[in-house]
Amino acid sequence: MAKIDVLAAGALRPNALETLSHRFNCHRVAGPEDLDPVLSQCGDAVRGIARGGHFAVPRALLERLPKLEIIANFGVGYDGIDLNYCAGNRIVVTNTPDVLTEEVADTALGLLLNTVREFSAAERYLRAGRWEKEGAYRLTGATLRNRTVGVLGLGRIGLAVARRLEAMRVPVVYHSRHQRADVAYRYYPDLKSMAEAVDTLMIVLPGTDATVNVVDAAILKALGPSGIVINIGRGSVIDEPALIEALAARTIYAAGLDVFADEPHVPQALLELDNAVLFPHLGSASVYTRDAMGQLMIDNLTGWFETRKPLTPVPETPVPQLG
Ligand code: 8YV
Repeated sequence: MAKIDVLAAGALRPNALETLSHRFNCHRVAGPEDLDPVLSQCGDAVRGIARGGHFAVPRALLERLPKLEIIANFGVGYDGIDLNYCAGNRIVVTNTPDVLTEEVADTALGLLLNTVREFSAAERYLRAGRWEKEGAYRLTGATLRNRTVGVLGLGRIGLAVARRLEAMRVPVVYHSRHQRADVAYRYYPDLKSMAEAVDTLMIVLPGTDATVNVVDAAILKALGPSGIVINIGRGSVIDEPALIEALAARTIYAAGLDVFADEPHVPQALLELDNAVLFPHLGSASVYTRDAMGQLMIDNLTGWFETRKPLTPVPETPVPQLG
């Protein structure tokens, strides 16, 4: 039987690309500049996309793929795919939940500790020879010991972060669209009220139309001068210029960011701030976890083409029923 035509778009691991090439008639589109030459050859035949590295999948691209049935996203977040178009054209989108939950939660805690206790700055101090010359690194102005963390978005990853904080004896409250029946953490139906009540905001929200800039100047002000913001979700959730302004004016204490509004570009103003810890979007970035994500992405494609049953479809694009 002829192999099914699939686009392998964006940053994907070599072993995932190898498996894709083995199972499918795989067309590599490393970057948007490859689209025209590849689509002029096979656009009419493509039935699936393995989508890595936040490769943009707007309507203009989807309209060039009349036979497309499935987009298997490499990542739990699937912003950048035109979901309305997909839902309206019976294109199934899948993502990679669960397999990255604990890794991203580990990173969130690392970023929080690093921001609160200044571990990156302290290591730079040692490496610059300053411990020997100038004495011990300064005592940190912040500690987790007197903080309350407000988790913004208590989904799978938010919950894994909350569990870790609980083990570290840090009080946790949360704000989500809905209250969860399965947790005892205090729920705030209103984000601003939560920001007023806590001093540490842990953002674990996906990037959707509804989450753009939900953490704005007013929320930052509500956190107050001891406020610490950690963002492990998406850059679009924070009003980045307002955050830079609050950090520079010290109207909040510090921020730890793994995600940015315009990745991989990080504004110079953020780079210059000594009260910001900046990670290059590495939440899930271990070989172990990225391999598990790659496998689930491929299993979704295979599940769809073999049995019309992808493993982890996203709620916005219902799987068309057989028959
Ligand atoms: C990766 C992520 O950056 O899963 C997500 O939503 O943001 C990260 O795990 C991404 O999936 C890599 O393409």
